[in-house]
Amino acid sequence: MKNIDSKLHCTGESLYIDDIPETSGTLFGQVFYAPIAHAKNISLNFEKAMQQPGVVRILSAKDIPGSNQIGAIILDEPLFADDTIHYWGQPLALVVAKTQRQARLALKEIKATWEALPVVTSPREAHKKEQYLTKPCEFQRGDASIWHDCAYIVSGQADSGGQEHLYLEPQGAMAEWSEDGGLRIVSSTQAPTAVQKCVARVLAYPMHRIEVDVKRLGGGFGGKEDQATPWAVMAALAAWHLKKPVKIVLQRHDDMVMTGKRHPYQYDFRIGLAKDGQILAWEVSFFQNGGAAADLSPAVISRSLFHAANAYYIPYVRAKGYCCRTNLPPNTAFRGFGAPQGVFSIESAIRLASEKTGLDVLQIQKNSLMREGDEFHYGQKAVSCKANSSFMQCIETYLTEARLEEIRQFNKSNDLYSKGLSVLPICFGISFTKTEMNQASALVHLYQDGSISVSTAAIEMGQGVNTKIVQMVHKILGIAPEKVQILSTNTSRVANTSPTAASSGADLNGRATEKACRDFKSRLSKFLASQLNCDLDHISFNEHGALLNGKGCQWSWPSIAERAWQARIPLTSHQHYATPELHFDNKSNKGHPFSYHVYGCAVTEVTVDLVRGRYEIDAVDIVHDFGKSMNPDIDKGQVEGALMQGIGWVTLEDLQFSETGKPMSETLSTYKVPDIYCAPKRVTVTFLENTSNPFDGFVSKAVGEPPLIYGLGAFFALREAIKAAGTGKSIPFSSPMTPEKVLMNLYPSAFEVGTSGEK
Ligand code: MTE
Ligand code: LUZ
Ligand code: MOS
Repeated sequence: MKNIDSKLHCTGESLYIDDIPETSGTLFGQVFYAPIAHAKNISLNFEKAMQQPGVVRILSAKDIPGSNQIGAIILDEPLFADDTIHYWGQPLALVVAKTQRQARLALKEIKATWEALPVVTSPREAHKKEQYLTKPCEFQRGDASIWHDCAYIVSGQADSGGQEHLYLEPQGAMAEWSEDGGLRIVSSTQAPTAVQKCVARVLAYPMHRIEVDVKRLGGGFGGKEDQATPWAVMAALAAWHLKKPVKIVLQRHDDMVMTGKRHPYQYDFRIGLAKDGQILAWEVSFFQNGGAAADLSPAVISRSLFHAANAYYIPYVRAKGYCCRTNLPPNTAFRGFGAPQGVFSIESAIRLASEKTGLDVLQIQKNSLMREGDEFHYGQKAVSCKANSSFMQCIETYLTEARLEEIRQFNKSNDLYSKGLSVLPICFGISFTKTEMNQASALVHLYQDGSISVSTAAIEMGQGVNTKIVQMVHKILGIAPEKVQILSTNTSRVANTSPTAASSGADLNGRATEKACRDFKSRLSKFLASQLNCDLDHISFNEHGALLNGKGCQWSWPSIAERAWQARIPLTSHQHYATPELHFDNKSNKGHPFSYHVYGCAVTEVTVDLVRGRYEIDAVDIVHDFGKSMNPDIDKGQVEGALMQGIGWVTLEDLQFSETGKPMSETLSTYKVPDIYCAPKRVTVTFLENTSNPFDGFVSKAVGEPPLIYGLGAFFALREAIKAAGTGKSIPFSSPMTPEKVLMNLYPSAFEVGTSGEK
């Protein structure tokens, strides 16, 4: 089935926050933020700004009736800075004016003074000062004495950069006050309940008077799991004060300055191998650059710890995570949620071990892959493990001797270009690692004309979850897809929702919808059996209506609905789904945190231009474990999109802050995201055969985040290409591998620090 949104998207008819027609009298908010990264004793002077044309009100911390607190996991983040600024871009005030332009002009007239404080931007420096957002955590399994059995022990360091989400639709929200004191908020958020909760806290308001509605997002990628909240809360605060509708849509530049991003990490590691290359021992420390407040950093670091061994079974694992507090915007969820960093650490260690010992990377990987029944270092057993089958299928198909020989020949006969290859297995655990978040519900109405509406907690952000829910209804009830309408995600229709995140949106909400549809099916079958005087199992349904013994009868969907209503049978079903079996003990860090794992493998080939440092990704060939995909087109699109986002992260996207904490890559002219010309010339996505979700007959597997990790293959392939042409000097495991860095690695002596200290 085609994505049900594709026509509206392609014709430009889909509405996003800023396209929704404004109610007359709507006011516009714009945010005044800190132009310094660390300071105390802030004093704000709004006098001149208030006199600007159109300005209605300027709100700051002192205008908050409830609590000035938007922290999600830890209560450590004010909505507006109180008397200390912790990062460049921290919101200080909201200007509300009659037009957006007037609000922006008034921003320039706000005067602020402060006393500057020293700035920390590096996680290692924060670690030295023991500046943490939450206490360090550790996962451990096995006996450390195994280090004595290792034939080789190699230790090293690595670092990976941040990443701007660059959703096409910037952050935004609209809030409306109603005469009975209710607030209706339209927000571009992945987490409507988080918005509702936070508005309630800031306004000291009960949650039931706050309705949050989300039609769709122009992309979220994790950037709107937590960080859509402040703007919605600000709009609500202004609407509450002024009793008028208030809209806030961030300009791209402000969005890039104020919002947190993927966490940059630094890594210390030690890897121990047996003679044949099997990894026996693995120790890693993650120094996560968390930014100035916790946001989701504690959850992100735990996913790094879960994925620190990637798709390998390693007898001894010790992984430590430090959420370091720095003076950067609070970093947040980003597709992969700490797992790409975990994988980056061990895949770097494998390359380093190979370079130090002469063992083949492929041999280390092959001899270490997870097998059926092996236990992950957090206690869960690998069930229906596809690590080996996806890896073998991938290398047998795409890593042929002929291809390797071709590349060797190319490199031998070429002075201006060099090619490199990498093989990268992946493994990703599906479920929120916080067990209680793994629930969803669906509210399904059958109307008297035989049409159906579905409300769930799922947020459509381009990933196709609404299409999958329509397919689910069709699959269970047989009713035609055009008879099924997916309504906006709304906290008054479906309450207490988890964010649409952790790749589990379709799983959780699809299963809640499945339950509601099965509930309907049994209710309607019972009714029809009584009407037709037959056994229940003689009744079934298709697009037209009921079937008796597999044959069409008089009961079309409209007549079923109408007559069931006349018989006073409820035509609404509300069902709740909670992922079974999950448990996790936060003391021992052992349990069964994931519903299942997704596996796969990618082979990446690149060509580096040895004069200019530029490169092309020639091919990425992927064998991916989709389970039994519900919608192969959508799922393939998810793999391709995630792959591209992963490639961007490790190649071009170079997020920089000055030593004073000033963002240096806060526009699209200073922050390069890959465009279509950067896309691999060939991407093949093969659906791994003979795979099933081990889990209760639900055979499709979550696909949103895992394939982002394939992008890391580009980094390791680039290193190989540089090595093939280079000086033999070791190449740091420092991502992203920008073209500038390629040159520095190719010609290190040209870039060495001179005697005068300049580079
Ligand atoms: N695809 C598109 N087009 N836009 C997005 O914002 N977000 C990704 C992924 N794919 C995203 C996307 C992220 S971070 C997640 S967690 C999942 O979609 C969320 O949706 P799902 O749980 O329904 O897969
Ligand atoms: N969000 C979250 C996530 O709150 N918990 C998770 O485990 C998670 N995993 C991936 C992406 N977002
Ligand atoms: Mo995705 S990072 O779970 O929103």
